[in-house]
Order: sequence, then structure tokens, then C-alpha cells
Amino acid sequence: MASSKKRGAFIVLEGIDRSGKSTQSKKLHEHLTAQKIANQLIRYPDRTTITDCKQNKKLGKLLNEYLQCKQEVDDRAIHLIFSANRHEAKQQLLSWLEEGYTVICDRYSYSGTVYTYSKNVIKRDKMEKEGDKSIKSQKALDWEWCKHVDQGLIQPDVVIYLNVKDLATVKNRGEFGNERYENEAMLKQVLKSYQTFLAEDADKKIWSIVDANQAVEDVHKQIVSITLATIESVASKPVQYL
Ligand code: T5A
Ligand code: NA
Repeated sequence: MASSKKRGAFIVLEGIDRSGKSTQSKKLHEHLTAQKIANQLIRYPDRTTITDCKQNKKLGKLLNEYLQCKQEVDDRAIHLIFSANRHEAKQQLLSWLEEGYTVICDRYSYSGTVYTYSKNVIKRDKMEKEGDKSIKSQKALDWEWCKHVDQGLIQPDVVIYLNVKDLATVKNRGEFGNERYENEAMLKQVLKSYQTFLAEDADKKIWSIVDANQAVEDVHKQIVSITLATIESVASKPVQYL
């Protein structure tokens, strides 16, 4: 990367289901585009690779079927596949940042850890209650293992966390669909697990908390301001890795 060239910023949006990530990612993309700020909008899981077999990107199809409960996959295997879905696109992401594009990313590695870990907590609780002896097999899915597989990925310059204070807010934003993790017990555990990440990552200073209970336009204004400040502050700094 030429030292005179300004790189783009890597902006990640995280938060529980219906916190507004996709709405806000799209609005941010439209705003930056209108302001002629070069940017790319991506999301994880990347399900768009469903029929794109020529480019050896078939993982999206499996992840989509898994989330739609059309396919059962071992818990560890599916976690690795969610992670591989990010690793396979790392080079493209790096190229965009080096070319000066700001990349807006709707969910990233944090969703990976938080959702697998939460699923495991719920499973283990149930097995414990039922006195299931095979509980030991769930052990390797602990927090550190979930996080570890994303090491080496590009670290976001900022993780904008859409903070939902209580579940009532998101429950009023429409019924749950039929996807795998869309239930209340999971949502509660996911909320807790995000808090663990926020506490653990405090020294990295990359998390930026936005009140997701506000009106869409107010959330948007805050996200624009965080994004513009981040673009400015990282332009001459090297990319960091997880
Ligand atoms: N997953 C993901 C893993 O298990 N491992 C991984 O590694 C990764 C990356 C993906 C699933 O995969 C899991 C996590 C998930 O279970 P997805 O495709 O991201 O899921 O999920 P979606 O269903 O597309 O999105 P979410 O449910 O997370 O919702 P969003 O994007 O947070 O919310 P959004 O913007 O779609 O808004 C939801 C509704 O609320 C309204 C919107 O208009 C919309 O109707 N809304 C607001 N209403 C009032 N006030 C506001 N401020 C509002 N903002 C939005
Ligand atoms: Na979404």
C-alpha cells in the first residue's frame, strides 16, 4: 500500500435481531454514496454466493439452508463454516480498504461467537436439567473456542453496537420468522453474550454504542457521525487484525 494513499475504514454493525442493522447499513451506504465517499456494503453470513459455484463460493448456500432449518449440521462444523464464510472474503475486503473504499459490514465475527455460544448455553442448560450424560460433548464450544476461529480476520475500525435496552422494543418490530435462532430464549442469551464481548473488548476501544430505541433517523445521524470520524482517523493507519 502506497503511504500517500488514504485507506478506507472498516465499519461493522452489530446487535440482536431487529435492532436495525440492515436498515442502518443501507441508509449509511446511501448517505456515503450521495456524499461521493467510495464505499461497499457487505453482510454476514454472505448468502449471495448461493448459485455462484464458478468462483468456489458455495458456503453461503449451506449457511442459508442451515438458518432456514432445511439442513442439520454439527454445531462445531457450522460454526467453522460461518467463520470460513468470512475468511474466504478477507482478501477482497483488504483490497477494498487499501483502494480507499470504506466498507460497511452488516454483522461480522461478533455475531459468529455470540450466536454459537448462546446456542450452546441453552443446549447445555437443557441437558443439565435432563441429566444428559453426553453434556461433555458440548464443552469444546466454549467462549474462547468460538472466538478463536476468527483470529487473523481484519479487525473492524469501529463496531457500532445497536443497543436494545429491553426485548419488548424488538418484539414490537414484527413477529419472529421461521429462522433457526428466532426465539425469545435465544434472544435473551444473545443480548447477554454481546455484553460479555463489550466488557472483554473494552481496552481495544473499537466499540461504539448507539441507542437503538431511538427513531430510525436519529440512529442514522449518530452512525453517520461515528463513521465520518472513523474514516478521518484511520485514513493513514495500517489495517489491524483480530
Ligand atoms: N449468525 C450470523 C451466526 O449464527 N453466525 C455468524 O457468524 C453470523 C454472521 C443471520 C443469522 O445468522 C446468525 C445470526 C442470525 O440469526 P441476518 O440475515 O443478519 O441473520 O438476520 P436478519 O433477519 O436479516 O436481520 P435481523 O433480524 O438481525 O434484523 P436487523 O437487520 O437488525 O433489523 P432490520 O433493520 O431488518 O429491522 C427490523 C425491523 O425493524 C424496523 C425495520 O423497519 C424492520 O421492520 N426498524 C425499526 N423500527 C422502529 N425504530 C427503529 N429505530 C427501527 N429500526 C428498524
Ligand atoms: Na438484518
